[in-house]
Amino acid sequence: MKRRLLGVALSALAAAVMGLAGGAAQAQNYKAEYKLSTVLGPAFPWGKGGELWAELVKQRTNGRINIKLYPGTSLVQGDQTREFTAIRQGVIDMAIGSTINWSPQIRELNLFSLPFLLPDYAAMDAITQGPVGQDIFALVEKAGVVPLAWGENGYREISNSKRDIKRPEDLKGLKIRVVGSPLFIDTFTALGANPTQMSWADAQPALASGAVDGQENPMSIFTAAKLQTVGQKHVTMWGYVADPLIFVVNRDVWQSWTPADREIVKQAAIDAGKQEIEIARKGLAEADQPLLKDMSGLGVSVTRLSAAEREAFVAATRPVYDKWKNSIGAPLVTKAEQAIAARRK
Ligand code: X2X
Repeated sequence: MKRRLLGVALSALAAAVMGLAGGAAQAQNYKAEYKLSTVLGPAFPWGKGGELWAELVKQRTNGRINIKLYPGTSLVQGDQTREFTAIRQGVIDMAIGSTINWSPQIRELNLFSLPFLLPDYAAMDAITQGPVGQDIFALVEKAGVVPLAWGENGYREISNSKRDIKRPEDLKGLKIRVVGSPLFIDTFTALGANPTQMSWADAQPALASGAVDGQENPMSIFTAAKLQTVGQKHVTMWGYVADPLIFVVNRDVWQSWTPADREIVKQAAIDAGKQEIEIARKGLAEADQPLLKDMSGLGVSVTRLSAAEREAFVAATRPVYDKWKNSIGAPLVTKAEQAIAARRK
């Protein structure tokens, strides 16, 4: 009996020693550079978040983990809806990605793109920081990628080169660039617009040439990309959709790191995500929204909707919401609706 116990103890010790040796061997096998994919570079909150993450990891691992930022989704030739597959396959080591761009692979990520689901920042936080956010992370994990933290792209406002948009009728016939899943095509079709799907890389020349009339993106992107210089003179603050960002790592890369380094990378993602969200909301979360004043100063006509005006857009897109609620999964959407209703304002 005693001998058997000793045997068990010895083999446990042996396993522990091998584990340690394995850890050391792995540490030597770290890549010289880990490729971090984002759509936007450091001139935007999104790319800034990537820079912060890389910097924090470098400091806290004493350079053991060296992350290089690849903005413009350049590792997939700018085709942002292929980014998630490339992370899963290991073409990309790490990414900070929008739920919109990964929704073709993970149907449930369409949740955030349900028209008018998220009335305000508190609603967004109630989802990402609560049990629904945990459900979403479990789905990302199941899809083969390790999720670590939330960031934010932001509330997506509609802009165009033709006219102020106050009513759904004002969208009629406008050619609007969208990206992501067919949910966006459905939403803009329901509003009488003419949506067309293209990457962000293709969107800017298409706006400049007038091939498309309008687009929808957060104001932080509008100003940093100077969309007023490609004819976008009319903006309506309708806040119909907000896309969070998710910090992730390829599973094999994750497993190649020691547990201590994994913890560092995760905590750095959480810290960078928090800062990134603050940057993304700057000028918009304050009551007087100074960013909008800046935009008016650039000759952009900024339309704010009254509650009744906004309601007309909600009503026009309600059938799309109902259809996609089922396709996303009614229980998950209901859970989100409840979390939003119970949010602290
Ligand atoms: O392409 C866009 O509109 C952008 C930059 O916001 C996303 O990647 C979702």
